[in-house]
Amino acid sequence: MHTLSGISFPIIAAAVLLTGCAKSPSGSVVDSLQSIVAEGKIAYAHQDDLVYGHSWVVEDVAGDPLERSDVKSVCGDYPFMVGFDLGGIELGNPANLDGVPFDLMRRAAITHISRGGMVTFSWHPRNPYTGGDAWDVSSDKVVASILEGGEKHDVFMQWLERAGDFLESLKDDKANPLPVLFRPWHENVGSWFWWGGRLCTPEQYKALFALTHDYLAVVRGLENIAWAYSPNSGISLEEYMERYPGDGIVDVIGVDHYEYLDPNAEITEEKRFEAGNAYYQQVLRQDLSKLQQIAQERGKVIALSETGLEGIPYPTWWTEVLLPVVKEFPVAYVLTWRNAHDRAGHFYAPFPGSKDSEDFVAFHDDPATLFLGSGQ
Ligand code: BMA
Repeated sequence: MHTLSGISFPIIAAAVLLTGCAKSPSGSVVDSLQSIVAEGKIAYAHQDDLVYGHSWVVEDVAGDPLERSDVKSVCGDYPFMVGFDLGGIELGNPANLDGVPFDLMRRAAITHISRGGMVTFSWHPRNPYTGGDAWDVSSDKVVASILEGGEKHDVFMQWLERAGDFLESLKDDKANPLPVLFRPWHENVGSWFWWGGRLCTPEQYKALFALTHDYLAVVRGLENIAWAYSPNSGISLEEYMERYPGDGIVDVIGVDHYEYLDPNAEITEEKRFEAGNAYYQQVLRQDLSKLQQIAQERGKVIALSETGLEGIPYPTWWTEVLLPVVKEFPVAYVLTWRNAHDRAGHFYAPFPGSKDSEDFVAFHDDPATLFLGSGQ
């Protein structure tokens, strides 16, 4: 069995045994991920799964039962984990950068955890120095400006406070804080975000991560949060570790790795897929073996924290391209990016009628993958 209903008892029992009473709640995220790996499973995760899909969006923020999911429509189960993005929370906006109201995001996260699933948050905050978005890399002074003593430090601390307010509001019906995984400052070796490799020194990057962790975990006391570090793919072990925030901060050793197809119209579709798939698998194998080595030495858990092939034009991508590689490693979860309702062709999971649907059902049915039973 691959669904939570099939393996929930051993996972929960193991988590309870490992967690005991004394550990902080963030331990429950880490312990659950470790239990998933110990069970020989890989949890499937999907960004924004419950709040919109390929051709729909939740509109009733307060009342929608949050039972719709492109993934569930195809395979019968929810993803085990759902990802959300906090971009926009820093400005006090009512909705995130992709139009997801934060009140809906909060309810979806709480609902998913109460069903037995896990939730992870990324954050694409605006550029606090230029006023641009997270992708504004026009200045290499941004990170320096928000660290202690910098001219934007106070502004940034207010941004952190707003993110902290949201994370702190994730509580169950008895007001207990809910355990979640936070994955800020990702893809940080490449230079497409203002916290990227050419935009700050390793020391500045680590100081940014430490400041974020110190504020949320220590000042705000949000012990319910586990932390993921997830650089972009295709980098060396040295590059990965050069900006590693430290064992005292990081719980999950992750990587973001996507497949891109050569747009060259001269080559046949067959060749395009062959080359794209092979390169994706080759780099993924290299990445995951690095992650495994780092995690083994440090007692951490590994994850493919973002992945996918936009539009999934290769119908057997799930079982032929992704699954064989991730199965070779102790990967706790694999997250595919959002099924945008607002950008044509920008989707990374199946939906009813998509050409990868049948293969996704086989991926779901594989004994190695873990989903969250929909109870239907
Ligand atoms: C990117 C795209 C954008 C989106 C951003 C944050 O990869 O999906 O459309 O705004 O992530 O979710």
